[in-house]
Amino acid sequence: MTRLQGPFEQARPGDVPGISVIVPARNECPTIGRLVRELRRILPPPVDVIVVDDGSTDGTGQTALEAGARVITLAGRRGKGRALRRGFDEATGGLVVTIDADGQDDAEDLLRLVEAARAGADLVIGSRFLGRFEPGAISRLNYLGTRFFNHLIGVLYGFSVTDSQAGVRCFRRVLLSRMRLQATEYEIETEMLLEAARLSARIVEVPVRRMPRGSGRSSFSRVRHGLRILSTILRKRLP
Ligand SMILES: Nc1nc2c(ncn2[C@@H]2O[C@H](COP(=O)(O)OP(=O)(O)OP(=O)(O)O)[C@@H](O)[C@H]2O)c(=O)[nH]1
Ligand SMILES: [Mg+2]
Repeated sequence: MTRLQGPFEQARPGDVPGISVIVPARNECPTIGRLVRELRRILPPPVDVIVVDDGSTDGTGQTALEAGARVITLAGRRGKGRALRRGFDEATGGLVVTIDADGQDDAEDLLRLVEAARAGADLVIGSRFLGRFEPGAISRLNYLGTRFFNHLIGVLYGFSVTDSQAGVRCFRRVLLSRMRLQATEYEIETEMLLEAARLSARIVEVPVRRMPRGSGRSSFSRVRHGLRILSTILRKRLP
C-alpha cells in the first residue's frame, strides 16, 4: 500500500535543480562502469554520480572514475550504511537517488522514481514487489524476510509499504537532511524509511525490476544483517 501523508513541508518540486546519485560499491568492478555511464545517459541533467568505494581491491574506484563518476574512497570495509551516509554528505542536488552498484537494478526505472518525486513525493521507493524479480534475483528466505519486515513495520508503525528493503530510492534532499541516521550496514534502508515516516514524509512506491547478480558476491548475511534490521525496527519504536 502506498502511504501518502504529510506534508512535512510544502512540496517544492523545483527547489534545487539537479540529481545526486549515490552508489555504494565494494568490489563491483565488472558492473560499476556500465552503471555510471547509464546513470549519466538516462537521468535528466544536471546529474552528479557519486560512487562511495571502500575496501575494494578490484579497481572499482578507478573504473567508476573513468566512467565519469565522482569517487569517494573510504578506508577499509565500512559497510553500506556508512558508505551511503558519506555520499549523502556530498550530495548537492534537490533530489538524491540511491542505487546498488552490482547491476541488479535497472537504471531506466529511476526515471519513474524521479518523476514521482517531482510530482510531490518526498521519498519514492522502487518496489521490487510491485514490479518483478527476475528468476534468481532473490532467495526464498530473503523474499520472506522482507515481507516479514514489511508486515512488522505495518503492525508497529501503522503504515505499510511493499518493499521496506528496497535499495533503489529517490528522496528530496530537504527530507534527507532532516533524518537522524546512524546505520552502518544494511539496516540503513529500514532506518531511512522509519525516519521518513517520523518526519511525516509523503512516501510513494513505484514498481521496479530486480535482476540476479551477474558477477561478484553479495555481502549480505541473513543472520547478522537480518538481526540488525530487526533491531532497527524494534529500537526505533521505543521512546
Ligand atoms: N561502499 C560500500 N558498499 C557496500 C558495502 N557493502 C555492500 N555494499 C554495496 O551495497 C550494494 C548492495 O550490496 P549487496 O551485497 O549486493 O546486497 P543486496 O543487494 O542487498 O543483497 P543481495 O540481494 O543478496 O545481492 C552493492 O552495490 C555493494 O557493493 C560496503 O561495506 N561498502
Ligand atoms: Mg545485490
